[in-house]
Amino acid sequence: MNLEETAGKIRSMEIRGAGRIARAAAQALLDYSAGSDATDLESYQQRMLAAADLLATVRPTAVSLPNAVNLISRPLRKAERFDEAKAGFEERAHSFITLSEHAVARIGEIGARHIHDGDVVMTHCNSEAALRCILTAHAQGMDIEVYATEVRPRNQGHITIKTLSEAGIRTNFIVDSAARSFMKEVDVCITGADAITVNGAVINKIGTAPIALAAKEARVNFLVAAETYKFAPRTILGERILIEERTPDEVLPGAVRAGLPHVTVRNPAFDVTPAGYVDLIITEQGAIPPGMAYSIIKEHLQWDMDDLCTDYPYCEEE
Ligand code: RI2
Repeated sequence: MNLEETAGKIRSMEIRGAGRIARAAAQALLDYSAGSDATDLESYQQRMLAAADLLATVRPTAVSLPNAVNLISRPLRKAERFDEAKAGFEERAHSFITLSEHAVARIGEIGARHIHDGDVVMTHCNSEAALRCILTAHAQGMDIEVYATEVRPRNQGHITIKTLSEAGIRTNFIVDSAARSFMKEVDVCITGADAITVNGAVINKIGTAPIALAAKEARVNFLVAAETYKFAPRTILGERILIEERTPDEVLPGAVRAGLPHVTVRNPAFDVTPAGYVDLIITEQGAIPPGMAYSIIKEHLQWDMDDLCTDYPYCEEE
């Protein structure tokens, strides 16, 4: 798949999920590098960095995308020779893809330890990381039941219930607004994340925050399953995460809107769950309280202030 095709599929959400879009971007850059006829450092750098820039900004909220692109592009910016740049970039891109796949598996193992035999689990949207916790617990022989939400307007819940059903997990499919009504039957909520800020706030699919609020009120544990590359380094500098607002067509067809001249459809794709509503974030490095977000950014993503100011051009303030 070429660069524009991958960018288009990420934009239209044919390729979606914060982890998957990061791996797809890494793969697209690898393919682009393999097909490049550049033979000198300058033109290789120029082309690759322009390609990286294009992919990093396709969806504005999921920080996994600029994080992945930035991590794998570092050798491009730092190399002094063409062969060093190309080999360094390709090695980083391959290892990012492998690391990402391993991270999801590890999150599944750690997350499963927070699920107990007989538990009822609620999940929202379609998160590979969150689902892996549930699937791992089930594979370990635990008898679990799931409440999965529909996830308007894009219905990602349909993907979730298909996976759960194929695994043979007893699943209740509910509309998003029913989450509060069923919370009293739930033992633990697990969702994914598109971005996590330095103060431990979780940005995830719209509708996550009301579920976290209902869980808090009902004293139900609220867990977030997220690889470390979903933590947002530039929030250390005070940068805010931009919440993607998608086309109104996803919510109400244009023909219907045409008859409602005083109505504006608002369609934010994500919301913000404050750290106080999150009990634990399950990362591949272990389960941490949201207050440890700063350590993840500094120690595991290894971003320091110099990197933040020079290496990370993809999330400039709007
Ligand atoms: P994984 C998705 O965003 C959902 O918000 C999901 O919770 C999150 O990414 C993380 O997904 P979208 O692409 O990386 O559906 O855990 O907008 O799969």
